This record gives sequence, C-alpha cells and structure tokens, in this order.
Amino acid sequence: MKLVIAVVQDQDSNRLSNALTKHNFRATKLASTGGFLRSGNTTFLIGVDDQDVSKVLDIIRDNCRAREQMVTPVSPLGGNADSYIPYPLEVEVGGATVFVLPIEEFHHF
Ligand code: 2BA
Repeated sequence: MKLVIAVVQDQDSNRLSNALTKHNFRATKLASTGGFLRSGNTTFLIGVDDQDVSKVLDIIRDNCRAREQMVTPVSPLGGNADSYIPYPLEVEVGGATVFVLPIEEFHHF
C-alpha cells in the first residue's frame, strides 16, 4: 500500500475530490499553506493499493493545471538584503506537487 500526498491549488481541489470519489478512491483533504507564496492550497492524503498508484496519478494530472501567479517576495531569494527592492515576479504554480510514500501498516477501525 502507498500514501499519495498531493499539494494542489484550491481552484482544482473540488474537481479533484469529485474525480477521486467517482473512481472509488478515498481521500482526506487538508487546508494547507505554501511556504513560498504563503497563500492557501489543498493537500490530499490518498491511501491506495500499489497497483492503483498510477491510476491516481493520472487522475491528479487530469484535474490539476498549472497557473501563473504574481508574487512580491518579502525577502530576497538570494544575495544581499541591504539593497533589496521588492519587485513582483511571476511564478508558475502547479498543476500538483505529489509525493508517494510506502505504508508500513494500515488500520481502519
Ligand atoms: P508554494 O511554496 O507557495 O510555492 C508556489 C510556487 O512558487 C511553486 O509552485 C514554485 O513555482 C514557486 N516557488 C516556490 N519556491 C520558490 C523559490 N524558492 N524560488 C522561486 N520560486 C519558488 P510549485 O512548485 O508547483 O509548488 C506548489 C506548492 O506545492 C508549494 O507552494 C508548496 O505548498 C508545495 N510544494 C512544492 N514543493 C514542495 C516540496 N518539495 N515539499 C513540500 N511541499 C512542496
């Protein structure tokens, strides 16, 4: 068994949730915050059998898309803070950041 952890944009979260449910996958949604943009995103915890991991990855890929977002960093990304002038910069966020972890034990009481 594996635990798929997927960080997705809030705009994609309902669609992904519906698609997972439609394909009979169970998931838990957590409200999360990106460390860089400091804005809300959604983290899915999805417990799946090994043979279903690629199906879940396909569903995530099909339901999450990348978007450009403007951000004004509060501190420099590198280098000297003395001469730092905060210019907005554009970053591409997502589709999804996904981790697949092995599960040692699974209990459902
Ligand atoms: P955030 O940390 O808010 O990052 C949002 C987007 O900002 C990132 O999109 C990336 O394009 C950009 N970004 C992040 N750190 C940067 C930096 N130091 N310099 C320049 N640009 C930077 P994604 O890579 O698609 O990540 C979306 C969200 O997924 C992240 O939100 C974070 O919540 C999560 N994430 C990404 N990589 C992760 C990792 N290695 N571990 C844990 N969570 C991760």
